[in-house]
Amino acid sequence: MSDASPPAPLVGVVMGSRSDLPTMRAAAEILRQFDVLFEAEVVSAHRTPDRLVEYATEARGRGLKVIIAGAGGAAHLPGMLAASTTLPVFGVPVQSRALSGLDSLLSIVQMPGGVPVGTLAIGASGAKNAALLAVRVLALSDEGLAAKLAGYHAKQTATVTATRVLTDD
Ligand code: RP5
Repeated sequence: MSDASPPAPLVGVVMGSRSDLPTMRAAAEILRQFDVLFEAEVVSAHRTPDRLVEYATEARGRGLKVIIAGAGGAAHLPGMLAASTTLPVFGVPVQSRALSGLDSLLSIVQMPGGVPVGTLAIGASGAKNAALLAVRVLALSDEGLAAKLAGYHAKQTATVTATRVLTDD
């Protein structure tokens, strides 16, 4: 039996509620596509504030490099995480029922100077791009990942240029 511990996740994907999962799946899909080890957990700024501080203060020591945090409504999770860790934090505004995510966006984006949160678009596109940003950060010190990113972009470009919007037949 081997006593080697499993490799530690590099990206922490956290969300304020299980109801955020349909949005945050878009981040998980990208991280899987790039074979980036990640963990996904519910951590609520309002319902589990002690857990939030514990998660943020232990994150760097556990080997995480980037945190992606999705929340909706009074979306204080990304900002409070950024207040409690020096890791890069990317915030994803989840589309809320009451205000379509504008509340989430403004809650996350309007951070005071000195406590940065990289704020993404509302919804699944934001979650997808948060993961792509995390991959870009990791690719700064990982040539293999940088090559995969280049391939991803080349494929995306080829897909767009190969698509005709109108045909004359
Ligand atoms: C936020 O409140 C969560 O991030 C979620 O987007 C929103 C609603 O949570 P639930 O009432 O669905 O658990 O904290």
